[in-house]
Amino acid sequence: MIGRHSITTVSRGARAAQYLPRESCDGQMRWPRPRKQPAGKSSKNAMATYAIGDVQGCFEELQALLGAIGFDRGKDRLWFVGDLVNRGPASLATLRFVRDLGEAALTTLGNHDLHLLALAHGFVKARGDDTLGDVLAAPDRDSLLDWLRRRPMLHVEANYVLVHAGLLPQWDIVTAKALAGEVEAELRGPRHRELLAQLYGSRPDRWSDSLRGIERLRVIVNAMTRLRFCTPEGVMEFSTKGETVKAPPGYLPWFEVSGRKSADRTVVCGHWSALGLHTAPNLLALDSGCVWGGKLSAIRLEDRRLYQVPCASSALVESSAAQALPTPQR
Ligand SMILES: [Mn+2]
Repeated sequence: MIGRHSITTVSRGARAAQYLPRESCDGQMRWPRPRKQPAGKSSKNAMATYAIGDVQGCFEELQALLGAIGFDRGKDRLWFVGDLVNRGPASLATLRFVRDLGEAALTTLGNHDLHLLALAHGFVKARGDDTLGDVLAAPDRDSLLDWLRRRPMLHVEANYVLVHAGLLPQWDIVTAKALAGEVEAELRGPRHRELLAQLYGSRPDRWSDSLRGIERLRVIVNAMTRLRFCTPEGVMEFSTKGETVKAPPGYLPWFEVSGRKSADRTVVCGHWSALGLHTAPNLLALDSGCVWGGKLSAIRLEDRRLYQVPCASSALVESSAAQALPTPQR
């Protein structure tokens, strides 16, 4: 499935789009007929929702992408998959911009967003390749961080589920929504510091209904913000970051697990830049590696029109390992 769609590369600000296959009732993919008008005109009168991949502080590229799609904040909505910040050059501008969009934007929490919160509270040391200094030194830092920790872990709307990384195979959408709600309640409540202090780590590596306390919350957070590979039984693996062909023995991409209970909805996610733009009738994986010099991608959900802008390689250190939450400092 990788590389199934040829990608149009465009100069910044130019309109660039192609259509992706849409799901249909019979499970067959259909290629919609391109509209005659340019996207900016065809979307002028109808509200549209654009799902956008991992921005990671690439504010200029985000602005170029919004220009390319003809975004109208009075009418359109943006769904961000999370990881608004870190590695890129302008996390502060990105955070302020998305927050100030108000109800025109929705973002789920990613591992880098949680890393910023843990870092701001002093629960973890900055990594050498973190680029969060501008946020931490900002005069409006506290209000930005309060806003950030109140973002959802997961958003369900119509047939779509927005989540940063993935879902475990045994979670149907109702279950996943409830579990996300458990984490959101802690992050928004008076115990958010305790959660952030104990969040790091990759154990337990699997879900059980009997999990309680921090172990339960950590599994939910790790699945929703860090998951790439798991076993058919849902045992998570966090040390492999590469393409799907690099799956360790016994593991597979979470979305390829047979019988996955969330397969009846279209999951919109990011986090996996080595996977790149990857779409299926029930999956829109949108991390096309902007911060690594790839592209920033958006898909208009109404017709699955794809928009992309090229990105400057702005990350200080190009390391695929940089995408994971580090293990606890011991
Ligand atoms: Mn991520």
